[in-house]
Amino acid sequence: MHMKTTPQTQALLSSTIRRPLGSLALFSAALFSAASLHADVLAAYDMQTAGARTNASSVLSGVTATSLTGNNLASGSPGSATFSAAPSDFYTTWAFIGAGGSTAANVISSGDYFRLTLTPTAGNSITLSSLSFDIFAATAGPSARQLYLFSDKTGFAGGSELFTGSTVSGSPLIPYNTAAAGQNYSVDLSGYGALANITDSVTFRFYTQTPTASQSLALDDITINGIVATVTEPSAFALLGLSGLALLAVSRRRCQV
Ligand SMILES: [Ca+2]
Ligand SMILES: [Ca+2]
Repeated sequence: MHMKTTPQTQALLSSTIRRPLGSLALFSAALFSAASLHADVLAAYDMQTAGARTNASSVLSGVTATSLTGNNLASGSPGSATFSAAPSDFYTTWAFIGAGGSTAANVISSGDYFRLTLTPTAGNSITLSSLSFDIFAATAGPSARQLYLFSDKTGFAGGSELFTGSTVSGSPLIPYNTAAAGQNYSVDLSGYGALANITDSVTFRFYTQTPTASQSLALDDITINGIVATVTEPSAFALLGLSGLALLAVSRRRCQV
């Protein structure tokens, strides 16, 4: 049967057209919220492999991760520490030059840190949700040792630290060599816009301050959590536009039969 093109059928046509597009928008919104609900381990450093303890022990598909490398470290660093609990849990120790005051600005000018860089592979982006690690002060105190976490995306400057820990005061407190294992911390990164939808790379620096040279901190199980997403290219938008037009054409044809 044929439908006459009256104002009523025009209204019917446009509502028929709007409905699939509205559903598509809802579907996309559902996809995005599903993706943001779960996070994967993008990269982890478990320090368990002799001779290569500073290499990433796992890296998610769609991401590359560098080894951990130091800057301005005391000679012989990085080293290794072993906890005797079976199975042995290996840590990497970082011995720092130290001195120069204990504020974030002080440690940045001292330049004592180790770093890691995550890079999404071509066509992907990464959004970070958290970074966790175990930390341990290998030599009995008391001596003030601080750890500060920074990223290049959020800036290397006093006030931009993502985490601050100390062996002597404040919270959180880094434990001395009295426990069977290190203290685990998880740093929430989900509130930083600069750590979302990264298409180039992100570098984390673990700065430390120690009162004298060669005092160390041991770290283990550095784990970066987040999601990998496919970057939507302009050509994909164009394709979506074309399929939308095709959908329109089909809707029109069906209505006219
Ligand atoms: Ca370990
Ligand atoms: Ca561990």
